[in-house]
Amino acid sequence: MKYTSNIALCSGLILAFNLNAKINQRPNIIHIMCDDHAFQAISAYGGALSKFAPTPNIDRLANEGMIFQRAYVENSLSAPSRATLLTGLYSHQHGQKTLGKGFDESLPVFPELLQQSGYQTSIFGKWHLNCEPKGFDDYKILLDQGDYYNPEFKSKGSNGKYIREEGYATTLITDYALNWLSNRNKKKPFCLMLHHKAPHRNWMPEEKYLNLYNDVEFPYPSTLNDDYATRSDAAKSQEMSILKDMTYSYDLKIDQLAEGNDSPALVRYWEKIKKRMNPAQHNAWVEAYTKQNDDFVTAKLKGDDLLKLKYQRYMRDYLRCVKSVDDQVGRVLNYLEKEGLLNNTIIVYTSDQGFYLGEHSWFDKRFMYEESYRTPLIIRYPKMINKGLVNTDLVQNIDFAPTYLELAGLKSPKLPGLSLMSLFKGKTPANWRNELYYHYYDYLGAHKVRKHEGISTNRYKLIRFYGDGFGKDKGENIDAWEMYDLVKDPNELNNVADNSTYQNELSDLKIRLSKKRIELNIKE
Ligand code: SGN
Ligand code: CA
Repeated sequence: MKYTSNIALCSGLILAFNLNAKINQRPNIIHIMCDDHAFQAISAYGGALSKFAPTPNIDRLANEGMIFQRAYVENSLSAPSRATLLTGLYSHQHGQKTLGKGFDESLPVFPELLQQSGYQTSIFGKWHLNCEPKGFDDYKILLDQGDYYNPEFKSKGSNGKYIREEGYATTLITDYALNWLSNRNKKKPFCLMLHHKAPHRNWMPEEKYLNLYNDVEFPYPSTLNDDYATRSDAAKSQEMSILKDMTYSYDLKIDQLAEGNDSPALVRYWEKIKKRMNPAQHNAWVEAYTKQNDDFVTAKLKGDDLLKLKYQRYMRDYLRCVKSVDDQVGRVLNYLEKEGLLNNTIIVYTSDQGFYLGEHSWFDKRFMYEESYRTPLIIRYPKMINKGLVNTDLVQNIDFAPTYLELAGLKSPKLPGLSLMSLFKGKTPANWRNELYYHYYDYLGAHKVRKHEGISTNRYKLIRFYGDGFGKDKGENIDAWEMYDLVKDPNELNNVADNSTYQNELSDLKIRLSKKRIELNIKE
């Protein structure tokens, strides 16, 4: 009798041990998310900028994993996108529809489910939500949008205080992440969220890269001179034009041209940001920009020539910021390699949305047009993903939470997204989705992009711009449809909503959009 119960006890222990070992062998997760990183600025995507500003470390992730060509967000803006990442819900479901308040903090977030199941969890860098991080063993987050130079961070141990740190944001955030990894409990799996500020506006490069790309003339996007001829008023009334809205001081760092061009409030804000630099940083800054600024002023360019030079200055700073991000991705990869963690860690590289790099003459994002609706997505996980795979299925940021929960072996709460794990083998499941829903709400937020919603399929995109204007320079009421044939018109220059040859497809898309609205219970 005693003997038998000992055996029972023993086998129970072995079972528990196996279970524990299994639980502890679950994959580590590293979610690297940049802020406003356009896929056009990642050389693995092979765009026109690739050979001028390569990103070898991010490319390594793609070469050794899977690159997604059709990854989209459901609302092209930071705070909504971050809330969607954490909850797996659409903006109207988690409440964070704009950059203002709104997030329903009581909702479960995937890091806390991972944490409860035995994962060590952390987040470093941009947080951008109006609440405290929950579900993280450790964190160190930027104040609001965060600063590039000597930024303030709040950490778990700082008693709610933001404390200034000396250094460049992209490097500091990576330092914190690697430091946390080094001190973790090696017996447990981890989930690390590494969220860079870069390359968000106002694109301030790291000291050592202030002169990078000085002699490069970046290629111009074919839609740089878009006149929005076939479009509704929404594309015409935005305030994100490189020529008209990009400021001389804050955006382009040409302080000599601030007076008479930039608003005094903006100039004051920019002066405050520059004061953050220490003397060495400031000297390097002045030295790097003085000559090119003098040349810019002397040239007295107008019209198309001015647009082109503004574009070059914008690209140089933006891509310099990207260069630092790429370096730091390399640092993370080296660390994981050295620690023998590359095999059992899934590394995801993405952005909170896409960005315009001069396409349609714009910077910023928000629109459902491709460059901002689409976001980069690269996943490296050698245990399940073969090298060099290219995925063209429709995926969206609602899919992150179900993916991470499935990877951790957890049952997902009922969520609208799909786990990307079923795509890892390189074959599309027969029942994979064939449409995506998008909704942007932040009018009258910065850049004055009108509210819109829409549906996109593998071939078409239907957008409805709607909502009250507020008179005068705040805009007229709008109610307008746009439709694009992405195969015939990938640059979305030709709105075919009024084109008789597309009427069948148009009514089909309208029905699909109505169905989506009902399915998702969209009230607005
Ligand atoms: C700031 C920027 C905008 C940008 C939003 C949202 N202005 O307001 O250009 O669109 O953030 O960006 S700035 O003068 O502060 O740079 S987001 O990535 O957080 O959604
Ligand atoms: Ca962003």
